Formats: sequence, structure tokens, C-alpha cells
Amino acid sequence: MQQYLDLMRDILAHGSAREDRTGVGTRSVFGRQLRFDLSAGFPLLTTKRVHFKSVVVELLWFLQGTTNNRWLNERGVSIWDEWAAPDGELGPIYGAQWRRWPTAEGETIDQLSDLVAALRGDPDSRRHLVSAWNPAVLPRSGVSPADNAAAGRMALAPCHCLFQCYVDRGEERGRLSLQLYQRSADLFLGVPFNIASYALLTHLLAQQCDLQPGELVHTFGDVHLYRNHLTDDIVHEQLRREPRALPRLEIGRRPSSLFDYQPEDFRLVGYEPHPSIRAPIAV
Ligand code: DHF
Ligand code: TMP
Repeated sequence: MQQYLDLMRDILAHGSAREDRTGVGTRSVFGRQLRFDLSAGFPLLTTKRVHFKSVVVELLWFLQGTTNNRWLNERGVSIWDEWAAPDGELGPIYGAQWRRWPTAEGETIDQLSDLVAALRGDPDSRRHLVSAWNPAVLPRSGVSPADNAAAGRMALAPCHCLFQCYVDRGEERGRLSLQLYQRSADLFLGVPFNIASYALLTHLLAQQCDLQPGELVHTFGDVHLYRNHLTDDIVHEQLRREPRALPRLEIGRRPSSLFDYQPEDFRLVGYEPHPSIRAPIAV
């Protein structure tokens, strides 16, 4: 996870100051990449405690195709509260596009079921892609997230908007790698969740396809540090800390489909991070 801290230093050294939609302001750079070998351990940040259960519950929520925040709240997760409409709706964000992408003919496409079938049936394909970026339902600018969601649009435009899988059958048991494109990245708050979430997704896809997890390649567009995170007790505190050994992920069973995992199926072994660091989130 040294790479993550190096990317923070890169932004501090080379980032330019920008204004942004939230009014908080950032320092940002454009076009960077982190790579994680998933056989070397589960890439959960160790220089602060990351709430892994929130990562798990949010990913299972995406996999269900659910887009209402109440489902998260009922399971003790509040990371989406600031963007939801009064009835909990977030509009057709990730889960809706992954499982029910609407077609012009009034049908829907289950991109994830199609992905699993293609990984099993045609592993060498170069078309193992899933997109959450659906221009037809992007939020209107100048409209609040809650009002966009109430109008049937996404509350927030997808940040992690596209991923591609790759099967390397060079070994006895093949390896499944995944590359994510993240157009906009809050390096301090959002990115530790995003890394863990896609690492977990890679493990699940690999298990369902009888493959080993290979590499997670995390590619960034605008990767930024919010101005109010550039303080001695937030970003600079994290940079003073030494990374520790990565935990290992244990999956307790192999459900019959990608959509049948439960939070209790996952256990992290050997996660001994530095203490958590609280930081304000830009809405
Ligand atoms: N907006 C912004 N400005 N940054 C984000 O990272 C972000 N992420 C969203 C929605 N909008 C966003 C969805 N993902 C937290 C982490 C991820 C996330 C939303 C919120 C968060 O608040 N993390 C805290 C508390 C974690 C917890 O409650 O479990 C943290 O300290 O990591
Ligand atoms: P934007 O839509 O104006 O780019 O704002 C979205 C902000 O949320 C931006 O700081 C990136 C951040 N973000 C993440 O870093 N990861 C996520 O998973 C989500 C949903 C948002």
C-alpha cells in the first residue's frame, strides 16, 4: 500500500489547485494507476482503519441491483446518507446499471450475469466489460443529488464507471484480473473503499468462475485531495505512518451464484491497522 501514500505525495508535489462542484476545492492530478497483486494479500489500507463491513455491505447492495439507501441503513451502513432523496432513493446508480441497464426496446440488460457467463464460456474474450456510465440518466448539473434522485436520475454521476476483466490461463488454475477506470477519486475518503470493493469483487468473480484472483489494476482520471483534508491531523498524519502487513480474505462458502453472498461469508484475517482518521466529506 506504499503506492497509495506515494500517490498522496505526488498530488502534494505536482497537483494543481482547482475549484470543484462541492465548493470545497481540491489539489488534483490527472491519469494515474495503482496495481495490486491479490495473491500478496487483501489490499485494505493499514495506515488507517477502514470499515470493511461497510465495503462488503455496499458491494452486496450493488450486486443486488438495489439503489435505495434504506437497505444500507438497515444493515448499519450510512456512507450514502448525504446523497439520498427523502425516501432513500439514489436514482439509477451502480446497482441499477450493473443489473438492469435499460434498452431502447424497454428491456433490461443484466451486465453482471452476462459477464459471469462470458468469463466461463469465452475466457479469452476482450469484451469482458461492465459500464455504469449511462449518459441517458446522468444527474442534471446545478440540481442537488436528492432532487436528481427524486426525478429518476442518478444522485451522483458514477465515479468508478467502467471495469474490464481478463483471464490469464497460463497456469494450472487460471487467474482473473480486473481493471477499473475511476474518473473522479477522493483519495483520502473514497479510494480506500474503492480499492477494497473492487478487490472483493475480483475475489467473488474468481470464485464463481473457478479461477484464482490475479491483479487489480486501478486507473484514475482526476485523482484529488480535498483542501479540508490537507491538515496536520488528516493527510499529513497518515503520511507519517508506516504501512503494515496486509490482511488475508477468507470466504466461508461458495454460493451458487454471484448474487447469493451474505455479509457473514467474509472474514479478514490479520488486519491490524493504525487507528481510524476522521475527515469531513464534500457533498
Ligand atoms: N463524495 C465525496 N466527496 N467523496 C467520496 O469518497 C464519496 N463517496 C461516496 C459518495 N460520495 C462521495 C460513496 N462512498 C465514505 C466512504 C465511501 C463512500 C462514502 C462515504 C465515508 O464517509 N467514509 C468514512 C466513514 C466510514 C463509515 O462510516 O463506515 C471513513 O472514514 O472512511
Ligand atoms: P464529482 O461527481 O463532482 O466528481 O464528485 C464525486 C466525488 O466523490 C469526488 O470527490 C470523487 C468521490 N467519490 C469517490 O472517490 N469514490 C466513490 O466511490 C464515489 C461514489 C465518489
